Amino acid sequence: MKLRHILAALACTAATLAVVPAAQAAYKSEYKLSIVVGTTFPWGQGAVIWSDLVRERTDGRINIKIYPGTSLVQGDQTREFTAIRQGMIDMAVGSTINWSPQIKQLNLFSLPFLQPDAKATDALINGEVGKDLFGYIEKAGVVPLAWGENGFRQLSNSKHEVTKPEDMKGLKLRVVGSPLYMDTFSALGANPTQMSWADAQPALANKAVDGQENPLSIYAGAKLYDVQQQYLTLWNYVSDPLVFVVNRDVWKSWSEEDQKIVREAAIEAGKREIVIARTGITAEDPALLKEIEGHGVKVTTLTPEQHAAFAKATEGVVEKWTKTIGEDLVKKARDAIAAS
Ligand code: X2X
Repeated sequence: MKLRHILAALACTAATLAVVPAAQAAYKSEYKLSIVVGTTFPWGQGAVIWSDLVRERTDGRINIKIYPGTSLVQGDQTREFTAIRQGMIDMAVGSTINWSPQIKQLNLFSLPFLQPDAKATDALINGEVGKDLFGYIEKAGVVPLAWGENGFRQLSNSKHEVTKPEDMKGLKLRVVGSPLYMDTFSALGANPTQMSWADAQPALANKAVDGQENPLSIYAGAKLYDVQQQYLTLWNYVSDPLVFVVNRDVWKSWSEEDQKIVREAAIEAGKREIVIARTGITAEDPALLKEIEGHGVKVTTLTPEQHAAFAKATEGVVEKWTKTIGEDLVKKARDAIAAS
């Protein structure tokens, strides 16, 4: 080939490279999105809404596949955040509880009896506290986009009604993976044991444990009334939000236009998911509670005095974990809740 031709070919290649942005060349044919539960749960619905919106609005450039059951980390949900950071998982809608082992500030939402109601949770996630927490997630190497909700966690067991801390004595309870939960349930006199959600369901079914704590949408969605979880105490002791996130390298590989689409879709999906998560579980709208009672479950609502007794019994846990989470952040949270 003559030099003239070689130069022309090189110029041509350079021009092609210039018009195809490097980012778009690196798009994957499929992005793996992790969730802990199935797609029929409000949590899973949030993931479905997000992926559908993204697929539509990017004309299929970003094609998300949902992996329920935290299957990308063999069900071990406390390893989910690390797997997102390392790129084994591209995207996730995850609970703050499951990522707390890596980001200690996320334990905030698990401080017993900090959030009295949904208004308090909203004040946290939509205010300064939410921004700070997104900063910590970002610093840990993952891109946070929007908040969702798992919800207020209620206590169920197969043995007897629970109305006071003394009723917890000897109850073998499955708890989630942050050590804070071991402390809370030990302080209440129960016998907590930490296991993944994947292991919890067979453990409840074969009576290896007596009880568990989870939002009503999870209790009902997993049909825990069918595994003799017949005593349900509504005590609203903690509420875990969900966070919509993307692995940093994946995020950087997308065009600005697509980043905007993914972010806006996450915010929209999060808002819709929160509405779904709160449906049927209030005094004004008790449909899900009624359905649960229809399965012969004894649902106990605590009086303010009974509620206070549980809060008192866990004061030491709050004190200990406030130090881990950060005094300033906890104070900011308390102020935001007081103003809500
Ligand atoms: O494991 C649980 O209890 C669950 C499903 O609620 C979470 O992933 C935090």
